[in-house]
Amino acid sequence: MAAVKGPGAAQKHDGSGLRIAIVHARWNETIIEALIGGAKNAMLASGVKEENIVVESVPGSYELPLAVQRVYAASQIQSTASTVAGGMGNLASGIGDLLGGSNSTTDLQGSLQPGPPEADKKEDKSLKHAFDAVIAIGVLIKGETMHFEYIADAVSHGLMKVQLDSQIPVIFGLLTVLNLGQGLARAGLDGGSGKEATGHNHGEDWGNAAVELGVKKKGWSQGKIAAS
Ligand code: RBF
Repeated sequence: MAAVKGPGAAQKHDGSGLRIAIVHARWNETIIEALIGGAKNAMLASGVKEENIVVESVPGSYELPLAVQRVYAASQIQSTASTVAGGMGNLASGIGDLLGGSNSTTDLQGSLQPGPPEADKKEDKSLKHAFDAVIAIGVLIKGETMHFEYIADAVSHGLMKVQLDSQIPVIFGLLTVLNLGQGLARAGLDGGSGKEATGHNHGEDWGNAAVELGVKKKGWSQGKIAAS
């Protein structure tokens, strides 16, 4: 039966080729941690590799829009740098071949291949392309002043602006709740934070949304609509 409320059953998408960032505020930490856990679990279940989930934090929710924008920009820089580094590596090994093979110890080859010997290098299997989606997570709990309204409004508009300006999916993981209990319930922490915890963790929906939008955005960029 179709769901009356909520996002319904998550669509199945293969997230194994995706690189996704979580940018989160640190206010209301218990709830934040549960939401991050929920988002990560959902992404891992869709095939996103642990090493391709990058987590960055900022003090409070008000900082989220700029941080999302800059973290995405940083991933674009990494993407370009790794392409250039790959090109240099190929150039260096080509010169190495010309100089007499991979055992050559000439200064020229050495200067083009800095860093530790192959055996000492840890293999970095993480993807290096720009993030396919960014999840912004924050928890705003209404207090006695007007801060809640101002921050909620600014962050919502800020995140939408970043999403449209940067043309990347920015998943809206901002809880705006009237009290702590409402926040705990939406992080699946009804009844406590241990095994007795119950309730729906909205972080899972955000993880699923990031995978779905990441996969669909790749398709849209290639002119594919409603791949079925
Ligand atoms: N940040 C949050 O992420 N959640 C909150 O509930 C929250 N409440 C705040 C209440 C007040 C009165 C103030 C001054 C700040 C609050 N912040 C909260 C922090 C805010 O998002 C931001 O980090 C700071 O204002 C610094 O720019």
